[in-house]
Amino acid sequence: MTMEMQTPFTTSFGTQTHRDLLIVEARSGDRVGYGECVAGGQPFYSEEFTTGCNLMLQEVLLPLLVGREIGHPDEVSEILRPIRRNNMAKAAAEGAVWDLWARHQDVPLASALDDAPRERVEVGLSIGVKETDAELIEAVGTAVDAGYRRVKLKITPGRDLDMLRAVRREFPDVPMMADANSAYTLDDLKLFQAMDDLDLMMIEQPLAHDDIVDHRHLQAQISTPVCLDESVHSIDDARHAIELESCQIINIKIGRVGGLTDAKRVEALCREHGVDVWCGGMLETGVGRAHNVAIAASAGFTLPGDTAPSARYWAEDVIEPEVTMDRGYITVPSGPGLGYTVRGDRLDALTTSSFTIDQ
Ligand code: OSB
Ligand code: MG
Repeated sequence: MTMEMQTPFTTSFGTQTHRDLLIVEARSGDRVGYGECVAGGQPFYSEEFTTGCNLMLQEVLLPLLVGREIGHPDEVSEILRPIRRNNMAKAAAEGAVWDLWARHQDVPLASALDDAPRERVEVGLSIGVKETDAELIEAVGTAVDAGYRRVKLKITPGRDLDMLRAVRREFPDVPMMADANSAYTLDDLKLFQAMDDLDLMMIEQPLAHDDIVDHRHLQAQISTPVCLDESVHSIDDARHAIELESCQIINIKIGRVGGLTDAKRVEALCREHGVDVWCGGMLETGVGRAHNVAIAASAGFTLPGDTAPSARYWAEDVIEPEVTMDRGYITVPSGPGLGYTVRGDRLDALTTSSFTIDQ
């Protein structure tokens, strides 16, 4: 299914105008759990993409799960472990099982994931590359007025240092960070050193998507904390990055690390080492966003995440009620599972193809 975005979102990968949606439903008795695959339509952010994930789920992952007795959702990542990577496809299936299980237990997903989840999460906004500083300054102003607790500005070669300086001049005190989506190399060291004057909370994924070592060299030569996104796919990646001091902060995306169970493991490791964590976003609809809010309520998520209400991107969401933000916070829902109703009518209207695997 395809959903059109309200406004195009530009990063160093290019401009996104719509998203192909891939939703997994897990059924047991009369209950249904939902998971959203966060892969992009093209393999720009990582090697996974929606059509590939659809095939992976259909041919490989779901046949391993359907009909199986699963006592706890932590078992899903073990069952799927023999399959290498394909983390976003795995997470879509695993997320559906977590939601189903929490609904069965009659507990909110956030409580299934953490003993003492927060009641509300702090929300930041990710703002795409704009052609002019004036446009960007306007977008930041709107975000600040809406109450967002921090703004993240996408940077790309040609729209970086001067642009950040212009925004900082306009908003001297706004908690601000930059996300490069892997667009730079160590040759750009001077550029990042110049950013040290801008009081950024962090610079997210400045260097290659698969690098941990070069980030270490960069972090050793700048004072702004480096945050890793694309480079961390597993608990071992996180451990390597922490050991090498390649970053001071990790952005956890459930899909990128292969599901909620592994997201919790990465969170626990970071907590043990005093590494700050926040929840990233992948322009999800309400289903994926609800998973993000649930994990962001866990104690180890110490910084505002990219969990802006999905209404920012999508005119008509697939869940109800609409997620609202109050002065920069989203209340963690108290109903069972995701805590929202997934709109069957909306899914039906959007569905272009579907398959069912029976036990
Ligand atoms: O790098 O965090 C990223 C969206 C798609 C792919 C990668 C990223 C992003 C975002 C969007 O920054 C954050 C959001 O979903 O609100
Ligand atoms: Mg990022």
